[in-house]
Amino acid sequence: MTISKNDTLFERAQKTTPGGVNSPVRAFRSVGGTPRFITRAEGPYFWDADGKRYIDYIGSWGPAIVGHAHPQVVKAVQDAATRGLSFGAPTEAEIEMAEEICRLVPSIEQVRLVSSGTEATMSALRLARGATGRDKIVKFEGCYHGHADSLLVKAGSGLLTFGNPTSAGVPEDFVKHTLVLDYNNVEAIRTAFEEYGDEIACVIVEPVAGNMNLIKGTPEFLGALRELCTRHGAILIFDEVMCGFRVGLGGAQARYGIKPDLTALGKVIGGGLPVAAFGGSRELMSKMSPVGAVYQAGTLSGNPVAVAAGMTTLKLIQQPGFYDGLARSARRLADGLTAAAKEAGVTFCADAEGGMFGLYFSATPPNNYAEMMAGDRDKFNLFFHKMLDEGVYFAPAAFEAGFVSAQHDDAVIDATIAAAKKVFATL
Ligand code: HOZ
Repeated sequence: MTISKNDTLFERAQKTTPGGVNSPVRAFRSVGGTPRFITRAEGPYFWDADGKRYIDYIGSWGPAIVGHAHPQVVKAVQDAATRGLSFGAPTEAEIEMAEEICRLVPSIEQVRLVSSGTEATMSALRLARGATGRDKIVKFEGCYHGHADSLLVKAGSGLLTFGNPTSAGVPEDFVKHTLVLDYNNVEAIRTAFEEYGDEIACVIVEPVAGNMNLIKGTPEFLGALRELCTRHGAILIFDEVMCGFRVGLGGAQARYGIKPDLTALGKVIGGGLPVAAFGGSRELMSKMSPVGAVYQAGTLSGNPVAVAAGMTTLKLIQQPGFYDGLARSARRLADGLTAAAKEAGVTFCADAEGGMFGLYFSATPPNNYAEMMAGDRDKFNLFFHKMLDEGVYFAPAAFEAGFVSAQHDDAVIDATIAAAKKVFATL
């Protein structure tokens, strides 16, 4: 029997890196088995250490929206790299990127570039607290906003009890100001504002959630958040790290027609390199250092090579018909998989929003964290591994959204559906 290089690498990796990975979900703990070590990627595909090709549906967890190693993005990175890798001083390219983001995202007049989604949400939160002079924040069960201390929280024992840390190392004191409510529950958020209205600094939400599989915020829910924040002087933060420039140009806020006070961006705006951002009105952003009193900084913020990848990606996604094509592919995939499962008598459905999709081993798409958790995870895990054998790489956990790129054409989607037909028949 030949030994898989993935196995060898995984064994080796675990000696020097916790769990063998630099980000937990990559370790396949949720689905079991050996993570695939990737050697290269191109278009809609990537290849593992054994040379096996996969249709990739994580796209680096969102950034690879124009497909892997797009020639124009690669060229921009190469050109930028020859001019220097990092300066720690401002560049004109950063101004161009800020101008582009402000032009494309309806609620953003000023933006600060950072290097990761975690930094973006963490800084937005600090700004909200600094601007309001309040401490309490509201988040929703199942929404993930990066790993800042006050956001690693699960719901307390009652509706209005403050949260409990979800990670060791997070002091109770850090999360005692974080209230965790049910996603898509208008009643709960109304009650929270009735009780704590003048103490709440901000509400942070993924308007299209991508970290509890794909769950869409309902217009009623998002509208209520906007209305309550305005009424009580709280800041509404849309975490669009995942859904920004993914569900459509201008993100979920453009799609739903709701203007948050602050927006966190990441993933697509870096085109595969580390760029993230947070932004909002000029008035609010002027509270940031060096103009205002809210401190935030970063050696690699606005890095010239990363900005080159991001800017080129932002140009490519503005080509006519780009988002129609993306949404069509995601919808074709979701509908094709749902039909294949139905034919095989498997309880399954799928949904899509722009270039994001969700796979659910339940009769209907979930509306919140509890409904998502009620899906058949064992079946998902079986499906995941069998699809992997067929050369299709979905996210290695039932709690993650999937992503298509502009390179996932009909032939790629149809090949995926054909593989799924075979797999569903065995479940
Ligand atoms: N934050 C991602 C899951 N929602 C995982 C990122 C990664 O492993 O690259």
